[in-house]
Amino acid sequence: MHPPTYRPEFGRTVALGVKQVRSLRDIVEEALSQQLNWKYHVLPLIQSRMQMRVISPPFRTVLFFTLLLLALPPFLSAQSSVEEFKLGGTARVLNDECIRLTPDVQFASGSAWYEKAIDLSRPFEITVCLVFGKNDELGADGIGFIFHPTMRTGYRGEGMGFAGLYPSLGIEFDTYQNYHLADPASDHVAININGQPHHFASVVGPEAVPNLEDGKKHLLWINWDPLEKRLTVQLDGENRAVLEEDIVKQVFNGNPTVFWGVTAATGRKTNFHDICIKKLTFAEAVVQPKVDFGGKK
Ligand SMILES: [Ca+2]
Ligand SMILES: [Ca+2]
Repeated sequence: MHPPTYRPEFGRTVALGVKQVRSLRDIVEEALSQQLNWKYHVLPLIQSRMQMRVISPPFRTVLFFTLLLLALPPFLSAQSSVEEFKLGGTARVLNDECIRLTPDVQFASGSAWYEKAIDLSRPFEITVCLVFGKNDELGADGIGFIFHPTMRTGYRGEGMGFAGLYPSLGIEFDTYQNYHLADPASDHVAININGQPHHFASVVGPEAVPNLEDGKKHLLWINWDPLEKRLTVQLDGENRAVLEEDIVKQVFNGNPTVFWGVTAATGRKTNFHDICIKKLTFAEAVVQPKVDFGGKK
């Protein structure tokens, strides 16, 4: 006697699929909240839930990957546009790809904040080019990246846009030596937290880099890995600052929702400063905070 073959009805299969999507969403949300390893914890769990007798193996494989895609929370990876930034001070759109943060004039400052808050419990990646102008001896001040729960820019100029902001994380590409902040003579990269611009308070750096004020585009890659809790800053293909720290817990008091922005300034010495957007990959925060687009010079 042959065992009975089971032929699932279409309606029943669809109902089962909907149930599995819900189940997968639960697994994915739990995995994200507990920061489980995808390969060793999450995928085996999903596969075990997919052992449904009523679905034939080939169909199960197709359904598995379809449901996995459906179950993933929204994750943006895009050729982002300069239109997605809120500009302040002297910042102006230069072309489809670039924003000029400051022109080459004295005492200018500009900022550009990305309009969507990001979720630091998920990975993010920023790929841009920075241009620091052409004045080396007579150049200032450089470009700063800021991560902060609102779109507020801190003190610019020597403060690199993050000074005075709490809680915050700032990455500076500093081209002007401020002795009282312990800046080295060379152009340098550093990570400072909670708005303290002095290098005694740097959590990484200052790391000296070759002259940045050469008028050329410098490729910058900032990457956050929430599982390894590692922030990597790579400039022109070299790791220039790596911070291994639970940023959400240690810097942002457990709040994973932050905005990021970029600022530049000039003083008595000057340069034009540009940022050209290549690619942004991040998870949009589920609840977008109320926008506080304040700013102070
Ligand atoms: Ca400086
Ligand atoms: Ca320089």
